[in-house]
Formats: sequence, structure tokens, C-alpha cells
Amino acid sequence: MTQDELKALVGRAALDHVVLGSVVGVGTGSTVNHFIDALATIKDRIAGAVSSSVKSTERLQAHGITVLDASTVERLPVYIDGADEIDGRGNMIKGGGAALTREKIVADLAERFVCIVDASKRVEVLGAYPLPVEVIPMAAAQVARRFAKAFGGRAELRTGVVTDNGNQILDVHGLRITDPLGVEVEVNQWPGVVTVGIFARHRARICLMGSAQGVSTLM
Ligand code: ABF
Repeated sequence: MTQDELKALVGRAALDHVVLGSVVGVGTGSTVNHFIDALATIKDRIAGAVSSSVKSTERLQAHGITVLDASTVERLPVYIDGADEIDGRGNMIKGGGAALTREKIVADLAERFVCIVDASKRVEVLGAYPLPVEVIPMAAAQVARRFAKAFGGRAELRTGVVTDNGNQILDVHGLRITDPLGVEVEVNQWPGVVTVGIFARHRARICLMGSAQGVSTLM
């Protein structure tokens, strides 16, 4: 099976974790796009969606799924989203799609984060995938210097990308993140950092992984 077929497999499998009658938290990316397309088949059995990006909002609305503003929702039973990397405890690197800030906001509303990935995303230690960090533009150079000093990482500005929130993305290469929570907490304090693409405080409680053997639940 191709990578996209594996993404479609887990996108459909995630329907099993949707609580009927509820508002569904929806992430961003090509795997989530398959989930959105599957969600459309039960759109009359949910109360709508809270979206993590303009791109996901547009796809949801194209299917006729009502998209609610996150500020109007107190709690979501579930948040379905992809990842760039996920380890054995559900810690993730996210942000390859530049939506990490709103993804973390919606994940914070949810009781359960269900991550949907193809097998290529599973790692033992986070960091081979360059860590995305959303920054206020004026802080980009200083945050890059901090990564070099604190973790030996090499930060590159993601050219031609402005996030839905009007900010820039740094991609930090050369990291081996053995303490995801510690790094997330530390970097969150640096002036100018909007969101760091480590999801340890908001790690996945369930991970559906698609592989040649089908869909397996990693945790
Ligand atoms: C999104 O899922 C992003 O955080 C992450 O970059 C992306 C993974 O992309 P894809 O599903 O297209 O592989 O939540």
C-alpha cells in the first residue's frame, strides 16, 4: 500500500473514536484530510467541528460540516490529528503543516487526543524531523541563537510561509529530544516563541497507525 493509502486507512479508522452527537476537534494535514472526508459520511450524526487551520475549515465546510469557533466551546470529547513524529508514549513532533499553534489550542480543549499516522511517523526518539517552532518575526534570529546554544540545534527560517496567525516558522535541525516535556517547557518560556512543535503536555492518548498489516493501536 502507498503512504497515502495508509493515511486513508487510519483516516477512516478514526471514525470509531468520534462521539456521536458531539462537536469533533479536527487537526490539519493530509492524513486528517482523509479523516475529514470520512467524517462527512456521518456529518448528520455530529454537532459540528472545531478546526485547527484555515485549510481544514475550508475542507470541512466544503462537505457541509458546521465549523464552530473554538472560543464558543468549553470541552471536546476528542481531537483527531496527525503528526510528523510520534514516540512510544504519544509524545509528538507536529507543525510540518504550519498549523501547530491552533492544533495545540484545540488539543487543549479535548478530553482525548487521537493521533492518526502512517507507520513512517513512528520513532523511538523525537528529533530526526526538524522541530517546527512558531515565532513572532522580530524574535526569529534570537530564538535561533537560543536553540544553538541550549540544544545545539540549527534553526532555519521556513521561507515563504506565514502562519494563520501571521507569524513565522523556524525548523530546527539536528536535535535528539530525549526529554520532550522538558524541552517543550523550556522553549515555551523563550520570548517570542508562540508555540513549539513538541506535543508532550498534550501527548496523544491513542495512536492509530496504518501499515501493510492494517491499522494498529499503538497506545
Ligand atoms: C499536522 O499533521 C501537523 O502537525 C503535522 O505536520 C501533520 C502531518 O502531516 P501529514 O498528515 O500530511 O503527514 O497535524
